[in-house]
Amino acid sequence: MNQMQSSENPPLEIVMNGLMRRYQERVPDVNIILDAMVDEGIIPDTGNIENDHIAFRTLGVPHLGIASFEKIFLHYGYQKRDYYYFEGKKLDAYWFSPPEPNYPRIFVSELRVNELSQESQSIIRSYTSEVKSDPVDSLDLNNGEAVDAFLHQPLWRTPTLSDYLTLLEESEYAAWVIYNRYYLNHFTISVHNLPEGYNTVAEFNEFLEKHGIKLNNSGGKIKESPDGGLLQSSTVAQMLEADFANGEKHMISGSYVEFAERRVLPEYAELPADQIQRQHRRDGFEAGNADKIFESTYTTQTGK
Ligand code: OOG
Ligand code: NI
Repeated sequence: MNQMQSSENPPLEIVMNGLMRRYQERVPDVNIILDAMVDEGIIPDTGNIENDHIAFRTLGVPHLGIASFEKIFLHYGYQKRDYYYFEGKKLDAYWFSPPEPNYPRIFVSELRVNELSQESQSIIRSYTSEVKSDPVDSLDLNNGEAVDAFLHQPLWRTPTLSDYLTLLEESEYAAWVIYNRYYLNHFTISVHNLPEGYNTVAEFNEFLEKHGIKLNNSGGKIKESPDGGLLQSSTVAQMLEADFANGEKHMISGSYVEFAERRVLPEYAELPADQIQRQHRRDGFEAGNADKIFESTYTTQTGK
């Protein structure tokens, strides 16, 4: 098919391509990792990556949050799955399974804004109250280019550095979203289908560190679900120079890259390797893993 006929692509594909394109520009680690994988012969070219899932962050305030954001992907046939709660970080999250297996799962979290201090709440609301109705309701979701533009446009005015720093002290998550909004928080390289020597998170981490990639070590570099089926690791978020209101500049954390190994479920342990498909592997997420992965953008990790 002619690459130029992008309007003939399904809107979901246009949205995914737009997210990945901007994300790759913002996160130099992505191309460093993909190029190293090609150089080592792990994959034939950089298009041969299985994207396990992507993730977004939202603020739990009227007209925004998961209730608004999810409408986009529900429209494209994603299904809402399990709920997760992160008490210490004051977050809620859900994951969504894709309409077709070639699309990534989506993990969306939301800050429980009502539980923050009055000061942080009023800072957040001073920005988000500019949004007077659910912005997704006025979007034409069948127009992939419009949705792509929406996901990368500011929904509120540029924050001041002082508001950002005040939020950072109470909730690193709040500070991240006030500046980064709906930018893709991470994409996730599936490692279990890679060639032997690279198809576990433990081995892939070694490969990454050999190439100078810095990993999140909160709770250990490998996060493992209690059932042993889901192992994850992630890079430390890339720092970027952010332009705040009144011309102020400051280095803040942007997005990161994650790695996931989904092991074959016990009931399929006897299946021959060449018959193993996505549905035979551990699905979903794990709160204990996620809790530590969130910290990939936290100063405790980026400041290491
Ligand atoms: C999401 C952290 C959780 C996972 O796969 O469990 C996560 C975030 O940092 O917003 O990605
Ligand atoms: Ni993730």
